[in-house]
Amino acid sequence: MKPEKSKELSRAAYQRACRVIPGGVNSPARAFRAVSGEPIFVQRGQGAYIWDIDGNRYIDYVGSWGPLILGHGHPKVIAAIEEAARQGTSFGAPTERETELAELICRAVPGVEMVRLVNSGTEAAMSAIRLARGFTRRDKIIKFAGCYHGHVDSLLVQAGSSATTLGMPNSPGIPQGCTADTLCLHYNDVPALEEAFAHYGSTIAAVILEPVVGNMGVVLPTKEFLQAVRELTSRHGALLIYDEVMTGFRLGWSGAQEYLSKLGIQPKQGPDLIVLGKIIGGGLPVGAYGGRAEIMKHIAPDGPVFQAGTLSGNPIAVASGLATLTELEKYPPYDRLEKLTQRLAQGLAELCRAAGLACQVQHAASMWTLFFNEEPVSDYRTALRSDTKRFARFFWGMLERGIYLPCSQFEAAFVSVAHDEAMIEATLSAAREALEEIAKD
Ligand code: KE4
Repeated sequence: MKPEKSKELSRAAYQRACRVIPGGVNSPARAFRAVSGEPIFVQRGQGAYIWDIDGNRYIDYVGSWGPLILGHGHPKVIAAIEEAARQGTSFGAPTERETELAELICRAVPGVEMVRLVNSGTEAAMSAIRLARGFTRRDKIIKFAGCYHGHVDSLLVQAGSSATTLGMPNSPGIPQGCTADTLCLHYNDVPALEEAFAHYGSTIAAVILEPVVGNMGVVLPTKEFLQAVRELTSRHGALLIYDEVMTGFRLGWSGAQEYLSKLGIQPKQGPDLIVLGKIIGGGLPVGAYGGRAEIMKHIAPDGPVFQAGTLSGNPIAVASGLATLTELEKYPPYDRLEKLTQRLAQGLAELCRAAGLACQVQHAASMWTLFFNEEPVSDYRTALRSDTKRFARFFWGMLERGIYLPCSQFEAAFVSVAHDEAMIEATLSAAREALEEIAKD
């Protein structure tokens, strides 16, 4: 049994933080509540490693929840940030770097002719929804349970009891009116989607989804589902929005459309709007939404749909994103990342089998989730049947052995360019011990 890692300084830091920050964190996902514990406080990161303030080193599979596909402190990203900072931090005026980043996104993402840069994935999703409603002059939006698009009022809804039950807010502070035009269906549920369109078709502004889900853990769409989503939105004049905040530049240079096309799942006609974030900022705050020029020209000041932001296109954040995407374009890591992730996924599945533990290891490119579940996870209903207590035991067993996983069963883990075969093998040997411990429970 490995000696307990010291967490004294993290514990003290957490108690201090809790006095002035709700839950001691600036985003609930970091609070370790889903694994019934207290968070570690991070001192620094380098490559695939992070160190906590007690000096413990971990192989990091969170990567800031997706942005750090190049790993922590990549020299080219740091140099770009330093150079930009020396020229000034923010001007509230256009800079050429923003155009460069927009041009790169238009080059990389199919169907994107124009882009607006904002400060977060939430802001990008919120703006894309407003644009879809402004462009179609319709109000209803369809989303799917288990897909997360940021803390947008109109999208924080519970799944309806039927395909035609309009959304109820799932958080206090959201007026009923904000969700009265939101339908929340189940992912991969074609009949429900057909029923919703049969009922509301001509009033639906858009359907928004994660084309590969990360926010209930990694869940892939079926070909029939994506086909139905594209066919029904086109037939009824609604827009299709791919939320690629997590999958953009993660699943491949051209994101989910490229990855799903290789699997034969992506319909020929792509989405009408794309939402981006995470990797396009390389660890600094950047979000974006984009699509065909005829739609994007409805955004102010070209068009009437208002959206604005003091720090949108911030020069330092854009420099970080540009350096990250330029590195990915020059040295595409995707085949190597997929191989490393496949090795990890297969190894974890074998270890679970050997330990007699029911699990599903689901992965897409360098995103992966180990579900403690008897059955494959295809939607939020099946995801919720996972054994979250067993996941928590696994999380802590791995943390004690120097492996930092997402602190929730319903999150994706990420492999970065900085991970190597030795780290994957070290992760598997830690998992062997952690799973054997669980099997003894
Ligand atoms: P942000 O506002 O957090 O930049 O992006 C929101 C968002 C939108 N769309 C998708 C598909 C996302 O995954 C996210 C944010 N993802 C979470 C992790 N599941 C961020 C972690 C957090 O909330 O702290």
